Amino acid sequence: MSISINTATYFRICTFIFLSTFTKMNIKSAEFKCSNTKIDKLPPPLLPEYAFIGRSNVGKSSLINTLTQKKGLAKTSQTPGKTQLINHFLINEKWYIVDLPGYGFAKASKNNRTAWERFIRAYLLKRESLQCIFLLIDSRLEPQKNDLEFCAWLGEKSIPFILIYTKADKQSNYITQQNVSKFGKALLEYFEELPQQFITSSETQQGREEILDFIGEINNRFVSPQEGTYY
Ligand SMILES: Nc1nc2c(ncn2[C@@H]2O[C@H](COP(=O)(O)OP(=O)(O)OP(=O)(O)O)[C@@H](O)[C@H]2O)c(=O)[nH]1
Ligand SMILES: [Mg+2]
Repeated sequence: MSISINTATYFRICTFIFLSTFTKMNIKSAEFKCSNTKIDKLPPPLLPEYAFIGRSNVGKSSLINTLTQKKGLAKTSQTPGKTQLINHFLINEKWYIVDLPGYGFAKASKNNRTAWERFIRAYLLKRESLQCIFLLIDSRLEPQKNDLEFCAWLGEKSIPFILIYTKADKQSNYITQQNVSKFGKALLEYFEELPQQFITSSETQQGREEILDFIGEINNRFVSPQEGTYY
């Protein structure tokens, strides 16, 4: 017996609605948990966490506020270097967003930069509940040396990451796509294939739902480690 087109379409729509209902991520709560400069003071690694990293001023804190729809949750500024600490935000009481200090802040002293590197690199290498690193790239710019170097370092350490292009509202889609493909091409000199990527704007909320759904899927698979020795 063949199924009629109408019935098949009906089932497809029902399946879509069913899946959308269960995979959509809604933000019910978002609260600041703690700021740290010491890795051993971080919250116990019992909840899945997602780190946002990238050059100073790329839009990390703004994107966090857009994802959570809570203006002022993460402090933003036109002056680069606003975020100096590692900030944990608890979302829906079930997972963390982590706002990290930006790199490439020219005014930071060399000593400060070295301290930043030691601290951030230790965090990225050792934090066992870290599910995903979102590396933010400014979509207005041609490939930048320090972004490529940071990607290369992640690659060397076999740390997977996701690319998020920011500030897409600042120029035409055409220019954004050109910069995205230039960055991808530059990356392919270090990597065999490109990581997953999102194009975003904190002004228009472009990319918000896609990133939240991506996080929601990882959260669904998260198995909490036993309490005990952890970072
Ligand atoms: N038009 C536009 N402006 C943005 C966007 N995202 C961030 N900005 C602006 O860019 C500036 C820097 O944003 P932040 O979110 O503070 O950047 P950050 O990466 O957290 O910077 P640091 O904490 O210094 O590392 C602010 O003036 C934001 O308003 C965006 O998507 N569109
Ligand atoms: Mg910031």
